[in-house]
Amino acid sequence: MKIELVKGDITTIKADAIVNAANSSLLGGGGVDGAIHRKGGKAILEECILIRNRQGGCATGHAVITTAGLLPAKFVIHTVGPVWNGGSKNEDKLLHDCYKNCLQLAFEHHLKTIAFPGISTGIYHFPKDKAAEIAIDTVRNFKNVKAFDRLIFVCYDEESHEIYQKLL
Ligand code: AR6
Repeated sequence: MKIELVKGDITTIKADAIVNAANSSLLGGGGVDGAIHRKGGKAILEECILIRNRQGGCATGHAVITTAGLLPAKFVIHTVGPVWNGGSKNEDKLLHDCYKNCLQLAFEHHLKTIAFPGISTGIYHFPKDKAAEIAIDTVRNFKNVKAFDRLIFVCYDEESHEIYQKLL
């Protein structure tokens, strides 16, 4: 298993799955969520609505999988990161759960390459350095990590890219 670092737009990544930093409604929003729904087309939203009807959205720390629609990836794994609240609301554990549950879902679907954005580090204001540590640590310690070929961290901004470069 290889860990890769890419600077750019996750919607352009040709992986088995790209991860979306969604919200619990699963109905789309801004940031990476907006970009994925905009470029992936309506098939993604249609599957999200089916999931909502079945289980009532997605709780913080959990993950669900849909088609990637028109995107080059095969699937989108939607996870809901914690809103940063100063660290007093179990944010670290919830962010860890996001990465772990995405990996678990990918493993169960026999996926080999997964691309992650910096979950919670935009609109949800999780500190970028702390989030990167949790992301890398969770991925490296995932019990079935050897089942994957490539795990890709996709950084949209220069600051995040530098943080990941240092940590990796
Ligand atoms: N590719 C890769 N990374 C990106 C992209 C992109 N196209 N666009 C933004 N990022 P955010 P959150 C980075 O705000 O903090 C939405 O409204 C961005 O620089 O997308 O988890 C949802 O619906 C940042 O580092 O997600 C939720 O309501 C990271 O992706 C809420 O925002 C995450 O930023 C979720 O907030």
